[in-house]
Amino acid sequence: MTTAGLNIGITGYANAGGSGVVAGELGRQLARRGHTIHFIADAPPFRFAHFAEHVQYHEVAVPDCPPLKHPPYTLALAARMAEVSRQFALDILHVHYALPHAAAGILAQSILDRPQRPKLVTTLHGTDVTRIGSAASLYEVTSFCLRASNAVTAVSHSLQRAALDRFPDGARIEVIPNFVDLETFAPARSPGARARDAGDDVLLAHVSSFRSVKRPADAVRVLAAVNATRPARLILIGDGPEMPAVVREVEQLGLRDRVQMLGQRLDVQEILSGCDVFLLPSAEESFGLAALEAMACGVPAVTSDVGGLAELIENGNGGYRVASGDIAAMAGRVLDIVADCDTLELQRTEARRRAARFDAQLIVPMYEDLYMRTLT
Ligand code: GMT
Repeated sequence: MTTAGLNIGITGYANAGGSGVVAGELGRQLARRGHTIHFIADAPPFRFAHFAEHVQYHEVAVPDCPPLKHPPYTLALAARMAEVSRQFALDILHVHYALPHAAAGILAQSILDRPQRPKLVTTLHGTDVTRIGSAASLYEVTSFCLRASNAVTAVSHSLQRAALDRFPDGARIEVIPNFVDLETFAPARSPGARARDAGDDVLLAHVSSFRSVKRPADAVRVLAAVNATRPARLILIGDGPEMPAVVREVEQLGLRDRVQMLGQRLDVQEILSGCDVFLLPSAEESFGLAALEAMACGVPAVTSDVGGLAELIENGNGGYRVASGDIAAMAGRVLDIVADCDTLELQRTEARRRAARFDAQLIVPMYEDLYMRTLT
């Protein structure tokens, strides 16, 4: 068997969360490298607006059955995984975010006769093991999923440690870090990419799923602190449950004309390219893909010092990490980065250089290698 030409099923959350983005981008990269990709999910992956060769999408239809209190998504997914595996002779089923995807994969394997069974690779992304999977009601099933997968990966060493702490009898967990396509996420070619009206103001950006774990209101507080010293603006990309709290913070701090809320965007790289500093004030972050994408665009990142961010950001070289919730420290680091043109330019160059360590061309072959080891 050669590395090229595998039939790979990929399941993830199709929404804009980081694990869904990784699942979609991995599929795109693997298809470019000659594999055939079958996305099996309830919606096509986020950022897949255009046709891509060697990529198919198999929708999971969840029946609406009045006697059932909860829609049986996991079961419908398992059935679809089994069908697609049989029909397209899948070699690998690669699921992103352990629950419920790994459980569905294990059930799909059991449905199939042994020769038809694809190997199951489970990639852990963070809250799937640190929060949801560790909840008392789900612990047993998560633990089983880790043991029963043919291979398990984590997106950072920090997450690998967190998973092994919680699931010490879990399978061997390998680290394959997240990656970025350096051609798509690249510094702006023209200053036109800079947000209109920003002028010489310090332009900050925050991209997230606006869940409480992201502490997005802190980005607004950092804006206020920076703006007290130098005129500044903040661009917010994404949406989620914390958005009303963010809007309240903007109003209370009198920053309505300083904040632009853009919602979900497909052109995030173009917007990021025109910004000066990216903010990621999360309480927890297994990797921090949004910061990596910003850095690849040449935007230094100021983040909280949590989880896997230490593996991405080296203080002073294209970004800084500060204690989560320390608004003054975050604002101080922003002001350090934009202190003068030379410093900003140096930090921009360093950010791109650091991001290059996570080039898709370097990381995706690690998955191919894992697939081959799992198959032999
Ligand atoms: O936190 C999110 O925005 C979503 C979440 C997910 O699983 O969709 O993100 C996690 O996975 C990303 C991709 O691997 C990582 O970059 C994020 O750090 C991680 N989020 C957390 O750990 C809180």
